[in-house]
Amino acid sequence: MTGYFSDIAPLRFDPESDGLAFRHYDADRIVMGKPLKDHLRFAVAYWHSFVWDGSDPFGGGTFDRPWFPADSMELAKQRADNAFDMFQVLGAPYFCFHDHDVRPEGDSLTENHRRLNEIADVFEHKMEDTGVGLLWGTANLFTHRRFMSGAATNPDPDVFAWCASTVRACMDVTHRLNGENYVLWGGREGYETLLNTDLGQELDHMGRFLSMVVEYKHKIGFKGQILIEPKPQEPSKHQYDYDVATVYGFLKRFGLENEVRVNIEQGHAILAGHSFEHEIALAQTLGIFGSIDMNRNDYQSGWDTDQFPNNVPEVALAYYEILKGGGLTQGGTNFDAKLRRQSLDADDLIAGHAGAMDVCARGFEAAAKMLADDALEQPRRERYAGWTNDAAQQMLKSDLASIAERAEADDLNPQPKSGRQEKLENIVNRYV
Ligand code: XUL
Ligand code: CO
Repeated sequence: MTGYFSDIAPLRFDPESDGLAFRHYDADRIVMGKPLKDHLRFAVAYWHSFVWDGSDPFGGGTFDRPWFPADSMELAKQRADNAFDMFQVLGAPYFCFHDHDVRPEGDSLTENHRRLNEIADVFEHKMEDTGVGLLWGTANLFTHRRFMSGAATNPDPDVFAWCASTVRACMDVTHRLNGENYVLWGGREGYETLLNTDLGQELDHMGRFLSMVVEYKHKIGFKGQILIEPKPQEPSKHQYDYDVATVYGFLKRFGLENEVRVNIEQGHAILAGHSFEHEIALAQTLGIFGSIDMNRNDYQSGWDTDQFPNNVPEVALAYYEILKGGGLTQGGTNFDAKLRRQSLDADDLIAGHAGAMDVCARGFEAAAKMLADDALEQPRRERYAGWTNDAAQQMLKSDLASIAERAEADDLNPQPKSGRQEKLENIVNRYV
C-alpha cells in the first residue's frame, strides 16, 4: 500500500493496545448467533472523510490532503485509491457516497454521468479486490446553486427534470455496484419563507418524485431499500421530512409506506427534539425502519455538528431498539461523521472511526445482553399485563357505551402503579 495511509497498519483487535487498535470491536466475535461485523455493518461516509476540507462558516479549509482540490478526474481517482486504503485499514465492510463526492462537477448532465460511471468502474474493481461493499448510494441535490430553491420541490420544472436525470444515474450506479440501499436526504426540500412558497404544490411534487423513484427501482430490478433520511431543519428553515412521524405521514399520503423506509441519523433526531432511540422505536413500530447514520451532535451548539459517537449508554439504547425490532438486516451503521477541524492528520481519521466502532461494539453488546436477559422486556410486559386477560381484550372490540356501562356497574376505581423509571435506569446502568 502506498499513499496517504501507508504508514498505518490495518487495525487489529487488541484490548491491551495503547495505539491504533480496536479495544472493544472484535469483528468476528459471535453475539446472538452471528459475528459482530454482520450485526453492525459499519460504513464510512465518503463525503466527510475525503471531500470536506475542514472549512466552517468562519474559516476555510484546514486539512491538507493530497487529493484536494476536487476538480479533476485524476485527483478523484487518487481519492478513491486512498479511500479504499482507509477502508482496509479499518476493516470497514461498507462505504456510502454521493455522486458529488466521487467525481468533479462537469459542465453538462451527460458529462456528470460519464464521470460518475468512470469512477464507478474504478469502484467496481476495488470492491472486487477488497470485498468492501456499498451500503448506499445517493445523489447530492443540495450543494450546487441550481438547487438553492429545492430539488424535486423547486419552482422551476427544469430543476425537477435535472434531478430526475441525476437520481436515475445514481440509482443505476448503486444498482451496478450492488448497493444494499439507496438514500434520499431532502437537503433542500423545504422552504425559507412562506411568502414565496406554495407548500401544497411542493409536497405534491416531492410525493410524485418519490413515487417515480420507487417505480424506477422496480423497473431496473434494484433489490435495495429506498430510504428517506429525516432532518428537521438545516439547510432549509422548514424541511418537509422533519422526523420519522412526518415522513410516515408523507409516505401514507402517497401510498409509499410499504416501499420506502427511513435512514435515521442520531444528530437529526436530536435537532428534531427527539432521542435517537425514540426515532428508531417509532420507525420499528410503523414498519419503516431501514438503516442508521450513527453520528451525534454537540448538545450545546444546536446545529448539525456530525461528530463520531462517543457515548456508550446512548448508543446502547439505540441498538437495543434496533435489535428488538430484528436488527439492521439490509441497513447498516453509517458514520456520517467528520473530524473536528483541528484534527489534521491521517491517523486522526483512523482514530475517529476506530473509536466510533469501539463505542458501537460496546453499546451493541450491552444491548444484546439486556435483550437476552429480558432485563427491560420482563418489567415492560408486567406493566401491560392487565391487557393480557380476555375481558380487557374484549373491550377493544366493544364500543364506548358498553364499556362505560360495565365500568359504572363494577364501580371501577383504578389505583395508580409506579412506572419505576429510576429502577429501570439503574438496570440499564448495570449493562453499560
Ligand atoms: C446531512 C446528511 C447527509 C445525508 C446524505 O445532514 O446527513 O449527509 O446522510 O445525503
Ligand atoms: Co446523514
